[in-house]
Amino acid sequence: MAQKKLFQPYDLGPLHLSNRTVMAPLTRSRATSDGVPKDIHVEYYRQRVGAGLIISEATNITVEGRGYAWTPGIFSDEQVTAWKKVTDAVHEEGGKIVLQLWHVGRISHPDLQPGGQAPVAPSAVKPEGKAFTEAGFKDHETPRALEEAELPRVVADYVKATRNARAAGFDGVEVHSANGYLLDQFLRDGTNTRTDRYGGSIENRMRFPLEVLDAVIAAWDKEHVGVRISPVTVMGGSSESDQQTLFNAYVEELNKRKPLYLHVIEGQTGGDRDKDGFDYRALRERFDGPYMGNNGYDAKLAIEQVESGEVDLACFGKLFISNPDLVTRLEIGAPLNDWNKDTFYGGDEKGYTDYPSLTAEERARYAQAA
Ligand code: 8OZ
Repeated sequence: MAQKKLFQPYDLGPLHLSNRTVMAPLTRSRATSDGVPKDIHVEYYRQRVGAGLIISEATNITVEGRGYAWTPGIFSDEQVTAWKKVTDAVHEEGGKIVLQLWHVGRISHPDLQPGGQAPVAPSAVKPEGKAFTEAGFKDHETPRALEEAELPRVVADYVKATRNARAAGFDGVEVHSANGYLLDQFLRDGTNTRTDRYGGSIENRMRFPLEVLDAVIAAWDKEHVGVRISPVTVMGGSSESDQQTLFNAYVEELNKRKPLYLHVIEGQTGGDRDKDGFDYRALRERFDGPYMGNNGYDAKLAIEQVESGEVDLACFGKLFISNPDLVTRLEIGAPLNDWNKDTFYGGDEKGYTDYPSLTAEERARYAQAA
């Protein structure tokens, strides 16, 4: 039987990928309080280089952008040095890794902010739910609306983070414009009630995310910058009155910039796929470059979608947490390890680097049976 396309190499811009699987960005909250990755991060990413492409866990571009305890950053020299160990390990094993640039906006808490100040956002709209702080979960508070004059400073933070990611040896960056964080907050009318050039019409609401993207591309180049969106995901009570029109327009604008890829979370992030009547094909039709599908992919769906050309690349999240050698297992039809939700966030190597890969003997046995 011919090898399925999912397992065949793919040229993603300048990056030669060994296959079309992607390790999704996965927040694991195991960095130091200062956002510095540790040796266990090196081991964790090294174990998962079977992925054609690894997208790093969401990484704070500044302390202001941080919304969860023990998440890593890419704004200090110490962080850059620590990430370099990760990228070296991935490259030594022949893998590719991009860094996800993250600013959570209002999904933070004063406890996580410099000087205990209020989180920043497009508008002073309080999120529902709780923030994950070092002292446990705490109710979100009302954020402070960014002044128009401050926006160039936030753009400059993205630029600095991009330069740092490049210095740390990453193969590119992904702009996180999804899941109810800062850029998604600007896009949606439920979280953006501004009356200046950055609020109101769809064109105005897209302005800040596009300024960020343009600056990040200018700081590196379009062939090293991907973008992630989640058209129907509502987080912290964010909302949008016309998701299809908004995201059709946004993708048309993204397409003009020809980024490395478009990463689309289809359905509710980490939940149901395709139950919302959203037309993802309309996005695909508006985007000429590589299209990465994410959410609820298993071997069957990923093989089908890549085979039919519905997506170019297929992301796996939780399955990559519990199966370091996921791609080998999928290819030979070996059984998969179950994940333990209790160790997703926080802690140490338990539930992080201790999930087993197949032994050589097991691999040979399953390959023969396939
Ligand atoms: C799960 C827990 C914390 C953060 C996202 C960065 O939703 C995240 C995230 C996911 O994009």
